[in-house]
Amino acid sequence: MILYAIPVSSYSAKVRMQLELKNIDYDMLPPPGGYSSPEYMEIISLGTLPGLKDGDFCISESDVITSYLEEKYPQPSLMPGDAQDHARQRYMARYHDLWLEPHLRKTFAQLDPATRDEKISNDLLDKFQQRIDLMEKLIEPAPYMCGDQISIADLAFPATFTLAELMLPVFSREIRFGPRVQAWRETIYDNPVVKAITDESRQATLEWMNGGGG
Ligand SMILES: N[C@@H](CCC(=O)N[C@@H](CS)C(=O)NCC(=O)O)C(=O)O
Repeated sequence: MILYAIPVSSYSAKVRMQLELKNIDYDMLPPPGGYSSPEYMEIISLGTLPGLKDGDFCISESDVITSYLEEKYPQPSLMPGDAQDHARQRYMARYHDLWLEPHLRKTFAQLDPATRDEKISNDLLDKFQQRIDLMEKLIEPAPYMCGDQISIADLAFPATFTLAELMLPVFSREIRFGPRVQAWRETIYDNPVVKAITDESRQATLEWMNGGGG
């Protein structure tokens, strides 16, 4: 199985954590020719990372890859519990992908102070912070995001929060976490797989930012 991914890609970090927590054998390769290159789009039509190639089967969208891997390799499960537990886990995974992370991603174009639009960047970062604040109502860490076992809900946020911690000072801002999110962060970074991949992502992000963030 091949995962097309690079350490700086936060959506890839989520799938890498899942593969490693489930002890699935995989090779991680950068996309041939880079993001959206014709070579890579021959394999992964959208040209985004992560992309999964399992034999002849190729698929992208981290959420879809996550579901595919849970179905194909149910044990150890990262979707423990019953139908309502699964819905809560999927809800938090989608919350990250659709409602939280995109505000941060849109600020990539605003990193350079010379070309920055202050209103656009402030609006995006305000919304990003509001979504973090809302998590205080959405989660009740026990101690993981959706219960006493790690699940797919836990995997997307660590790399995004790390990215935010590195990026926000560029905008003279700091990310703020309420007590529930902070308690969850302390639990999740204790997991050695999550910690190793998040640390690698932090290092790659620093290098990316030092190179101008392009
Ligand atoms: N919804 C997608 C988002 C993936 C995404 O934005 N990946 C970034 C890297 S972290 C990417 O491929 N960017 C290049 C592009 O959008 O062309 C997913 O969940 O996989």
